[in-house]
Amino acid sequence: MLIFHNPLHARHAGRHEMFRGRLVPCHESPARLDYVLAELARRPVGELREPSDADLDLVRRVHRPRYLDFLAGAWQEWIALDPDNAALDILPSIWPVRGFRDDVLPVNFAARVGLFSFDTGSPITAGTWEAARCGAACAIDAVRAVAASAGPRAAMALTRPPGHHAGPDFFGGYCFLNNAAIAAEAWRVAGAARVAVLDIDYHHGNGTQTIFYERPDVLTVSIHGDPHTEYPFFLGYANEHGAGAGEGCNLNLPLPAGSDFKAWRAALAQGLHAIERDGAEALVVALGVDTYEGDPISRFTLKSDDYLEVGRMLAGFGLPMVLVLEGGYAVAEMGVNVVNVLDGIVSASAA
Ligand code: OKP
Ligand code: ZN
Repeated sequence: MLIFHNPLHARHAGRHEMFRGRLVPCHESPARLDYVLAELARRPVGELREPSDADLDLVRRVHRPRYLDFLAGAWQEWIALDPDNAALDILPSIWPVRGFRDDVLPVNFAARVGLFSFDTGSPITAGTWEAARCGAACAIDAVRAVAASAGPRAAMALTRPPGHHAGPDFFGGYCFLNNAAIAAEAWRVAGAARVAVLDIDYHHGNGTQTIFYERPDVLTVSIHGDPHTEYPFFLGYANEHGAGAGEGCNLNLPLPAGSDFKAWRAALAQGLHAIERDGAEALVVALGVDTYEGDPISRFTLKSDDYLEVGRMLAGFGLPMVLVLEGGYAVAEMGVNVVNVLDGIVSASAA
């Protein structure tokens, strides 16, 4: 298995997220990826590669230019307001909710931070754009490797920040560029007629769903904590099936908080069955390991060994596959859990 990792990931290093009226340390930290790389050094289930530069034309097929321009320049604007801002993260303070206009582009910086975001947990820092752009490059290169005729059957984009909450022109949920959506788009451009995105992070992939909601060529499937009680709360319900030309091309499989591997595995089987019926030629897996029992912000109870079985089920499905790293906040256990998925894939493929 080829593993494209993001050498610039640590340039995105948020200090604080807002939680119950306080600024608390960010859950989404550089250490997360360092633990995965350390476990890969112990158990080399794949070959590590650095990506080339991101193809921004491809990124622009997923994200709006006004949003990309904002992300690329946000830090310079922030320190131009006050040089002392260099020691602080950018967080939003105002949003255009119902009744406001979201088609205007205010000059005021704080107004634009709010226009392009949906929570107070996703700080923009000095290197957020560079880290996110290099992460998108990992996703693109992983697809190009697998889509090549003599390529491997599976590859991984090992990157942070994650991506599945980021939409056409918004960030949130620790996500800025939607790497899984960019991977799906890269696969369409590389010639796959139909692509499926299977999101197995604990949280609903609202950004990915929104990006493809009216498109018939990309099936989006997400297994996640029921949004009645779990983040992101305002999307991810079972009655969201897609719209317009994309009607029938979105499947949400919410499970109650507290669900165990038995229930989760049945949902995975159901999701894979839907992808099979859809006729997708390629699979993008948005892989979060925050389904782990020890995750500090999530409430499923998967155990580390269960991730070996997850990998075997994915490999057994047989489609060419690119995995993209999403969440997982039990930082010290995260390496074992991610590498277990890859180990499960590699051992099932060799068998
Ligand atoms: C990102 B991904 C915890 C609040 C949770 C946001 C969660 C984002 C999850 N105090 N806030 O899907 O893993
Ligand atoms: Zn998550």
